[in-house]
Amino acid sequence: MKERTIFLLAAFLFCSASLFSQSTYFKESKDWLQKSEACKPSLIYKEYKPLRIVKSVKDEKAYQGWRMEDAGSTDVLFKESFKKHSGVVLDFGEHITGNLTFSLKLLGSVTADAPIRLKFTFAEVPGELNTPFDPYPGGLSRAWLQDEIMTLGTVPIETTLERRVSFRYLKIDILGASSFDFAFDKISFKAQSSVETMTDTGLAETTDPLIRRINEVGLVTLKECMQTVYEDGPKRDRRLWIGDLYLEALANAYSYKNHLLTKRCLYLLGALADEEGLLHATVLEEPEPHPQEGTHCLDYSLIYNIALLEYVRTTGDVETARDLWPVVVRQIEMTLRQFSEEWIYDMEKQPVYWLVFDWKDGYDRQASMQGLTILALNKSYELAKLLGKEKEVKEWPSLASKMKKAARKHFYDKKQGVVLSGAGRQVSYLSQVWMILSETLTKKEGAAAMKKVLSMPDACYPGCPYGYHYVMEALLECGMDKEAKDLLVSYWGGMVNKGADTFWEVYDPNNDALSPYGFFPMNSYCHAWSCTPVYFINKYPEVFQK
Ligand code: RAM
Repeated sequence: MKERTIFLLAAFLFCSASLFSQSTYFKESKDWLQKSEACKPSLIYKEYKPLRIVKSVKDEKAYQGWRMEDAGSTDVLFKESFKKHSGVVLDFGEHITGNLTFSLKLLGSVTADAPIRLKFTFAEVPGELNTPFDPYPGGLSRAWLQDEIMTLGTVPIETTLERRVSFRYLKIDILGASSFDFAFDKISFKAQSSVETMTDTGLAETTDPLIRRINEVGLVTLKECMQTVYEDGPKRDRRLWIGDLYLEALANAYSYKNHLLTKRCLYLLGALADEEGLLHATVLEEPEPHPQEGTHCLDYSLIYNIALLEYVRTTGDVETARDLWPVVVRQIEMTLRQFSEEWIYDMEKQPVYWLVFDWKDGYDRQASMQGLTILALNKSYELAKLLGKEKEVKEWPSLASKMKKAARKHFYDKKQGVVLSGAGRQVSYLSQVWMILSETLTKKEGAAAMKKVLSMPDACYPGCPYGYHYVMEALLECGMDKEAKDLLVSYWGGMVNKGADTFWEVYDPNNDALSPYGFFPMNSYCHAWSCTPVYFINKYPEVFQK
């Protein structure tokens, strides 16, 4: 018995150590984890009530074929038997994240003789409520879909749904009830975020109303994702990813200015790097901070370096950058291992890393990774100078030049004026973008390349707002302000015109049902990486507010 207890204890210690351990590569990681915890924000709660009853209307012109129409006051739910209203859809008026509380009462002088079984379906967009979840065809866990069944043993009763949900619309179905009548006594929702809602960043009066609305929707999107870390999406995956963190931090710097949250996330990621010092692309907070073991995206590792530089520039917090400097160096070292002797990023070299850049099938990422590496070398060197560490990494600028030279030779077709990527010599928006951002192309060459791809119907265009963020950056970088404004209005404005009150994870104007997960209700419709109009509109008033 004693032996068994010792064995179980040893097994438990081993498991918890491997699950929750900080990086063994960086000896400071325990300290970083503590610093991260010290910056954990308290949540701010706000109570919401459903505003109206709505009904789904099939409409080919509406996003994903469905729109909501007003169907009256919610008063009936508190007065009439709910048995008359099974299937009702409530509109809470805006996207919120948190927990639902409700109470039921008996109608008439009866007693409850059986339990009641209710089904709650929470939806971010109307299409989610009108697409059967089963049989489930998707790739990610079915459990992300927000339908919950509750069996209530007695009436009257007050209860809270334990699951945190993220939604605007709530459908309630009766799955089982006896002959007695009951109604709602209360329906309320405790919404949470680590920042107070902000609807205005003080835009100039000359700002176009659609751009004003894009800014508002971006602010709500960001607020919803700002929980105790920068989440990627409050519905799914509810965790910190490096690529999302970077874009959220950019938008935060021009709105909520909660820089402690950025600091928390930078330390957390550093503390949870793997045994080689490579960052995990994503980490989770519960039950203890831990990485999503084995998930690495080499482009995200480099984005971390850029995010840290941006954080120091915004806050002047050199101390944090000094702490995390070894992480920066290690991400560069790990990336350099993937290059050929000719300084070209080798897509086949083992281990072959996942490169994100965009959710888009068939997009060749080689030229993009070459460009991003050059950019990250230069930005990381800027950070070194800021910290007085340039001697430590004196070879970085010349490495970046070598890579640029190699890139121009290998990827740039001077005659056509565009960057080509991979064995298929693919022309994509993002290949141009990363060669522009890394200054591998001159501004003039960049502008010509962007003009060309924007007018090429068969060029590979981005599949989601993350990719389009960098397209915007590149357009502004090469002086194409008008094109940048047009893109903001057509792409993010396109979502607004289709009814978005938060920006979506994936948006292809040509395909409303697009999903990287094989089932569009699985997409996140309030997604961190889509909030960056807040950054663009407020950073460049001369472009977007006139
Ligand atoms: C998705 C996440 C996140 C993104 C990664 C690569 O699953 O929602 O936004 O960073 O993929």
